[in-house]
Amino acid sequence: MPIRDTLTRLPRRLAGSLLALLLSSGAAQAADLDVSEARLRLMPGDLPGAGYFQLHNTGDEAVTLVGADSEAYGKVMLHMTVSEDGMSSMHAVSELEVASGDTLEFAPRGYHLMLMKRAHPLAVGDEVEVTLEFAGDRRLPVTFDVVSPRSL
Ligand SMILES: [Cu+2]
Repeated sequence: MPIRDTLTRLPRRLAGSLLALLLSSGAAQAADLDVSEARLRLMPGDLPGAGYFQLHNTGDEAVTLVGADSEAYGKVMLHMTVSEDGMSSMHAVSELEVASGDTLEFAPRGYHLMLMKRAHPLAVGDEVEVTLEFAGDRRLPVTFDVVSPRSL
């Protein structure tokens, strides 16, 4: 039974890895950090944008995400959306630890990057570099695809 399970699951995992390697944008890799599906949801006017991605820690040690920075925005914050009694609100998060082998997901209705004070106009289809900052002065530049709010 375990063997059969492995066989059926392997192709999908391989396909995913190949796809990640082929994608020049929306992905970034460091020795032990793998970011995929990096996208920036562009909002109308001067509303802040929202950044989503998946961060997979393939290393042996935990990493701690402490912030993010981008030349395209004056300020980038780690945010979390909380739903209570049908009301949705969000608050800043100072740091997020990702244990060895874990994947941290930034996705709608959960963690997101809040990108404020856009420095110049952006359009759907553009690419924006955002640097993820980790404890220990570690930085990981990631290319985000600019997407429409409706594309999620
Ligand atoms: Cu937010």
